[in-house]
Amino acid sequence: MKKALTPENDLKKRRFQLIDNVYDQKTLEQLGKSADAAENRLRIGGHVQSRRKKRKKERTEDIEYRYVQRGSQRFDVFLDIERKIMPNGLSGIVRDYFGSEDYVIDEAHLLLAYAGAQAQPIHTDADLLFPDAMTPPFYLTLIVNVGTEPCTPDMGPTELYCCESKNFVAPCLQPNQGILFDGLLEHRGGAAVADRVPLVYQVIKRSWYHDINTSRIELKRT
Ligand SMILES: O=C(O)CCC(=O)C(=O)O
Repeated sequence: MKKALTPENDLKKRRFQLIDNVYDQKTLEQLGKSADAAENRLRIGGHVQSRRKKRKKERTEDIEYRYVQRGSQRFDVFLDIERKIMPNGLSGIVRDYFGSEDYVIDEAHLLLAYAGAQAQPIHTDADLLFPDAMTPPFYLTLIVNVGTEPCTPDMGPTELYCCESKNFVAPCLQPNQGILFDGLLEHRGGAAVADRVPLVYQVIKRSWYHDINTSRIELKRT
């Protein structure tokens, strides 16, 4: 039987799709706790800022919270969770999109953004593999709200290019809801006037693809 198209359920058509109930309850709670702990580390005197230069001693003693600052009030924090973070129920969608079972799910990190974070430059997470020939689907990004509140427009939700409306859309993710999108789709983190709920970022890619950019990121530790 042919599956009905809804605005959310056709990754192939729109190159993005909303996913409900991404993580099991235990994983979600663990991610929420990790996000709280990471936020506390980054927050000093009510402001979120890098403490790298200020607390030199602590930096060398505490190696748990590795992060990359992505502009003012925006941080990628790498998670110290022992087990691999597996999203639920994606295998059918991913297999269908890639046309293969041959894929891997990368490690997760948190995307933290606070009031005052400017919109990111519009970007893609991957590049065309063969600029002069058809690139097969090989890279998906998954961004999930792991907070307890819905994301709201003033928090600067992720904005994605929608080819149908020829405009950017910014889905306000509910707790444990995610947006799965092709790595070649233009998108950006929006400008935030309120502290954003914590988001988790994961990449699902064909196993033959090695992203040289991720190995170039210089990690800082709080
Ligand atoms: O923070 C966001 O909403 C999006 C982040 C993003 O696009 C990225 O890190 O590449």
